[in-house]
Amino acid sequence: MGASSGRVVVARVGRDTLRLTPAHRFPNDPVRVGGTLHWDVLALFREVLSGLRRAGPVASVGVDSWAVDYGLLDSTGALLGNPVHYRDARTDGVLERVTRRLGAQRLYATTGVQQLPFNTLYQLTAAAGSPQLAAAHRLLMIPDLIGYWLTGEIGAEATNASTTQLYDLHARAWADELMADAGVPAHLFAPLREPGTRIGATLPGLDLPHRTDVVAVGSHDTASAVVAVPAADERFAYISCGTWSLVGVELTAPILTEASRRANFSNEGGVDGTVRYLRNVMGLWPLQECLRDWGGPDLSGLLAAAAREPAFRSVVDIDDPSFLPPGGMPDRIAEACRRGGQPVPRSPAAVVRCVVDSLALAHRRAVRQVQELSGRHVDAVHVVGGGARNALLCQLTADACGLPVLAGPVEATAIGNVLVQARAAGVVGDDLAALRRLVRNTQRVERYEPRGGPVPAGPDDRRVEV
Ligand code: ADP
Ligand code: LRH
Repeated sequence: MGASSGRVVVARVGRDTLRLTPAHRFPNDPVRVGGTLHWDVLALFREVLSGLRRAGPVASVGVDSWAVDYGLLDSTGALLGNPVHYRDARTDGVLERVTRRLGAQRLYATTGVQQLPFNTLYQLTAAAGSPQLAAAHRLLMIPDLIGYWLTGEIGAEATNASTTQLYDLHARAWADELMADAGVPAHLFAPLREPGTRIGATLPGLDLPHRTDVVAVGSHDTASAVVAVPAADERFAYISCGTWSLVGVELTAPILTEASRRANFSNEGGVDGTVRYLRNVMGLWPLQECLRDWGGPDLSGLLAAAAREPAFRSVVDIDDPSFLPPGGMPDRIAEACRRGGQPVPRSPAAVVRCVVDSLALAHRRAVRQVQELSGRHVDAVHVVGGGARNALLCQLTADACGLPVLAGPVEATAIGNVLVQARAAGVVGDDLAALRRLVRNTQRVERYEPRGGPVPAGPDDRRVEV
């Protein structure tokens, strides 16, 4: 389940084969109720079930989703209210307040996580004193909640736990002391489980035609996507490009330097104890929001028109937090251009061009930073996720980075999810390199060479100075 859409995908996996068939796709449309933006989590569960019914008999199922969000359960296991969307305004100003109290250095030293206003820590602080939180016995991250509804089993998958800013990356355990100091009730958090472990069997009451094992995977979608990067060695950067662009490298140990903290890089937990050293770049969200504002025009046609627009005429700092909330995106882009002394794009094609140019420059900034901060030099940038279908963005990212872009697979998250299940079932080889070899040998990857033309400095490239 991605922030913009979900899918149930059936995979056939063998030593040398990996074939994916989508069984069901569904939109993920948030709902504003009483002024608060929610995920429609019961609708998502219904779509998951209908996908599983269409999928037919399978050896196992794994669930992944976007990070940081959660549902609360009461003492009977019932859901308390609808999970709140991480883009809801309830966290406005909370990061600053909590950070003043706990200290940015301490937070980073313990959790290794970048400061994002919607981290679970800040969401829970925003919810402090609410009747729901007072009545809560358990907190389950979204994929763990779906897993609980499928099996009745409680647990917290580790890669997703690592995004909460409440997880101690050294101890690989919940950060109880930090929770106590932050006023976050530690008893809410479930025992941790690792990707590849069995969660349980689907419950008979769900009315699925076949009972199936549910297996923990890299339940943070980005963790699964990184498993499926078809790289042959470690000299690669990845951009997991969908609603967000997660730009990073894979490491064996965290980087917790002051420079890293200031550059706001995260050390998220990967499959097999790897570190996903990455930074959130605004991604395709502004484009999604423009399309929504325009009533959903055809994306391919708009991108073709945007490709004919002059390059880099107007660029904005797409990572500016003002682009985080939903609504009125074309106006906000225009306003940012005006503020930055750039020509204001008038037509949808010009707005799309501005967004894509700006995103390519933000990709370059993060790819440069990640190399400087980690000392890992990369020969290529792998773009996976829905953004791999955006040829304009991939080409501009190659041009901006001065590196080849290898685009695909589009469904990297689903692939990483099923490969961890297939490995748990003993069907495919043990290490990530073997899983990636299988992806390389079976999935389509498009190569974009940097064209070497002039690419301007980005609107906020000083952030590169680490
Ligand atoms: P998420 O997991 O965050 O929901 P996805 O990985 O599914 O995101 O990617 C969704 C994005 O992929 C869309 O916002 C869109 O910009 C891009 N995309 C999807 N289809 C196409 C296409 N045909 N051409 C270009 N981009 C596409
Ligand atoms: C991408 C993602 C990302 C998180 C964000 C909340 O879907 O999981 O890794 O930062 O959603």
